[in-house]
Amino acid sequence: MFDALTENLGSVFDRLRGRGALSERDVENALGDIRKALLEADVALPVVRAFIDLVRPRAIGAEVLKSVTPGQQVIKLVNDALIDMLGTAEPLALDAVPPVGIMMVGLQGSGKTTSTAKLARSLNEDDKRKVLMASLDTQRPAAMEQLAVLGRQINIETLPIIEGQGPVDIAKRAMQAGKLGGFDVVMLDTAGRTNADEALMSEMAAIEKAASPNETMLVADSLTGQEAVRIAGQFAARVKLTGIMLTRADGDGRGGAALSMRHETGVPIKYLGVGEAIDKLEVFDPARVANRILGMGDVVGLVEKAAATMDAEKAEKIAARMKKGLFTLEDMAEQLRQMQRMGGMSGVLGMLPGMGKLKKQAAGQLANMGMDDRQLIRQAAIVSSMTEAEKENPKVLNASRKRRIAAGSGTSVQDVNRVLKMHRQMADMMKKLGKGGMQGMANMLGGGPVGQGGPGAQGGMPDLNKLGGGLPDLGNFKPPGGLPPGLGLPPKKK
Ligand SMILES: Nc1nc2c(ncn2[C@@H]2O[C@H](COP(=O)(O)OP(=O)(O)O)[C@@H](O)[C@H]2O)c(=O)[nH]1
Ligand SMILES: [Mg+2]
Repeated sequence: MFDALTENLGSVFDRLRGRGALSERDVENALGDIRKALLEADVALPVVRAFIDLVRPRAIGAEVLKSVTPGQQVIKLVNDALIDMLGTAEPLALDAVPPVGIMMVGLQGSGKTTSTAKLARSLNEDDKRKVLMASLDTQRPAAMEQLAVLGRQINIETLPIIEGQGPVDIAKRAMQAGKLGGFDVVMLDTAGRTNADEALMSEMAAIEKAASPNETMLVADSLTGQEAVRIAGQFAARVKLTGIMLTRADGDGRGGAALSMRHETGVPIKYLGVGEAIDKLEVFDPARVANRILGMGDVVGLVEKAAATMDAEKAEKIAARMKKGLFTLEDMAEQLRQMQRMGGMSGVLGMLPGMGKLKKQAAGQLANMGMDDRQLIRQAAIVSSMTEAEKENPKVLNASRKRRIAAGSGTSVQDVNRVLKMHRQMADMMKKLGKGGMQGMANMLGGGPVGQGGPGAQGGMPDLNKLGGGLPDLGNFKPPGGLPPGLGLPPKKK
């Protein structure tokens, strides 16, 4: 299904391969090509935009890893963004009180009956559930018999057919039979129409009401592309869809439906139908699908390893230094850089629980305190304008050296002094921290990957709660006592 996309993305990566370093322009060009590739694969425009917006800051802010090339890092970023776009794998909710009802809905010919049997077989063979299937399709003469034949093939019981009974009554009878017969799962295969008209929708709503299924799965044909996404929206408006089964993923569809569905409807894809045969069913796994699209599992693994190695090395180094009571300007600069990589102050704030709404307001207040993202960059620039000797021993910084550093970093001597004072305060803090506090600080400085990971998101997420003082109440912000020193807070004016 993803052949063309795989090929197009492959040639984007080919162009990046072998480059020593990627400029912002290289990244922009690559993003432009990726955008084109996604649009050609029939991915919905808002999804393409969101995708590019996800990759861009990660690519531009990415820290260069030692043992891999920038091109390989971009592959990893695209891989991660694909996984983000596809959402998390969500299994069927089977742990409810039995019988668990699974209602299958969708247009005619989308693959409902086939998928009902595929799923029943998998639940029976792989999950050892006792399954009953019932056909609610009173529209097409042979539909009920079709399901009965499939049932005999795979050894799954089907609800006996009673001539003339309507779909709502069949649904009730099926759930009742499921309860009395000790079934774990009852699958309801409904009738489809050629389009999602009112007659079909009200029938689906009535069946849903009568049977109260635990899962309502939309069966959608991936060959119809964005049309499948549109239909999903129509069904979702009338019944509570809990998942999507995307059929004909074995066909030559361009993948747009698979890539857009989650983002556009909020409903997770749970299964792929990958052939006509009854065992051609795949649990939808975003990581596996991303890997199939990119065909670069080895590169992704390599970059993950490089990132983890660097993180671990850095954390160890910093922890070892801190045990000796060392906290140099370089250590502080590293911390500032980590914050930048996390998306600056606003990025850090965005990761704190409950900060979404307050973010704007808080960012404004932080800016007033000289703590905005520009400030972070300047502080880091000041430190990098110092010589190694100066970083190790800031005491040598006399007036003329400070003037040189200010000129070198495009700041003022006052700014330099402020950074030095900030460093002294932080170093004091480090010394005062008892042994118990060490690990927390080390974690904060070099700890595990943040969020969805990826080189761009590397660096320790300061666990503000662990650092004492708790979360600053930014709704009613009182600068600056509540904020932990790790955030690079400029000294309080006395
Ligand atoms: N290639 C392929 N064909 C499928 C898949 N799922 C269903 N079909 C075929 O699609 C046709 C219609 O399927 P059916 O289950 O009767 O659709 P329904 O009308 O929604 O119940 C049948 O010929 C199936 O064999 C799939 O994942 N891949
Ligand atoms: Mg059918």
